[in-house]
Amino acid sequence: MIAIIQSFYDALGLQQSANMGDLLGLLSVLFIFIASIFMLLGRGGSQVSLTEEKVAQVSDEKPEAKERQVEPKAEKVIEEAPKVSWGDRLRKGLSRSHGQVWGRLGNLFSGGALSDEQLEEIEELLYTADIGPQTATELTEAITERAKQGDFTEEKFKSFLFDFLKEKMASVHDNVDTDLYQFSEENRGKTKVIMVVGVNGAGKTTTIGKLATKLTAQGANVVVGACDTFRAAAVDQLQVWCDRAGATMIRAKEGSNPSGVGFEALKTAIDEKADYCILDTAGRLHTKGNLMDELAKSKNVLKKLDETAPHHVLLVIDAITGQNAIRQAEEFNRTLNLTGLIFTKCDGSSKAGSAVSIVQSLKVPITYIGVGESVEDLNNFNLDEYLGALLDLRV
Ligand SMILES: Nc1nc2c(ncn2[C@@H]2O[C@H](COP(=O)(O)OP(=O)(O)OP(=O)(O)O)[C@@H](O)[C@H]2O)c(=O)[nH]1
Ligand SMILES: [Mg+2]
Repeated sequence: MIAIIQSFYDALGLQQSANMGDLLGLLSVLFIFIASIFMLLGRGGSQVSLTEEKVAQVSDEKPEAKERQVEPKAEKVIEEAPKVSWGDRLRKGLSRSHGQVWGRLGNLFSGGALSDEQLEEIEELLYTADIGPQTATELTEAITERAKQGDFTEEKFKSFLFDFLKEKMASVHDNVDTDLYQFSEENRGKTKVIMVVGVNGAGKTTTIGKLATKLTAQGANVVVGACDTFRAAAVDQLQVWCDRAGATMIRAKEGSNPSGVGFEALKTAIDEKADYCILDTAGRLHTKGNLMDELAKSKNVLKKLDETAPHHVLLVIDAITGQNAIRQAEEFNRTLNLTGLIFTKCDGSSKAGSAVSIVQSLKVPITYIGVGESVEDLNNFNLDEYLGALLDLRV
């Protein structure tokens, strides 16, 4: 190495002889040079990785921060929706009716012959099932006949009951307009008018909110008329639902004429080529003649804009009402010619069996069933599903 340094000095024409000190000096310079290069590379590398780390951190942080900002409810809905199917919600909702009536009835069947006491007990239970006295009598007779053949186990009894009740309701449910719950593109712009009526607190506004949400989620344009002009709070309640659903709401001042609001709502819906126009009405007792007449007027005024409107007049029935619901339904039907029923609050009552007698006596189908307060708790009424849940039978 010293010789190399000496030849370097000679080439430069320097009169100096290379020694050990020069060698050490050169080595130190070289070491510092190489170390500096490594340091630079090292810092550059760590800078890149730091930048990457930072990016990773930031991109990691962002969704986390967002997630924290998202209302816990939204997270819950996303989590819950696939977990609790409609079938399970319905079964849970009807579990009271099943437990207090239908399940107890099933326990009496063991496959052997039925004693007179057992038959009496069955008859008594059927009268508490809210299926109506006529159906209860018919069913008791049918059970007595069937029991004579023997081999009447609980499972066979359930199937027997399923068939019996289905036969009572099926013909009424054969022709339900699917447009009520399923928006079809071929009906785009053909405004379907749905008027919703019922006694106070039956669940009209909530059901309309859920329905509007379901329809807009399918891409339908929905206009809602807040015809309950008696209470400002009722209109505000509907506004919240419509805002959430992305539906247009037509409202008027408190105390305005409800027929006028319905008319305006339909006019807007027709002008905007909306797919649905849903009218919320104020709750009223079926025994109040003047209020019932007002409903008839609200219905008729719509015909000035579309003579086929309203396409549906749906009566909301609170399941808790039990047998009294038949009287309500008869009165509303007489005034308005109902096209369908909405059976709500089946979760809070053991009287869901009353659906059977209401459908039978009115010959009007149930279009929707409600088993709770959230959007997912409303669905179209399917007879097999309903009877299966009521009798706890897998169909
Ligand atoms: N548990 C349960 N509650 C329901 C159901 N449907 C509606 N509700 C509740 O019933 C209450 C009354 O509902 P509304 O929608 O305001 O009833 P409404 O018929 O519009 O009442 P009025 O306009 O006062 O006649 C609200 O607290 C709803 O959340 C249901 O299926 N199950
Ligand atoms: Mg209301």
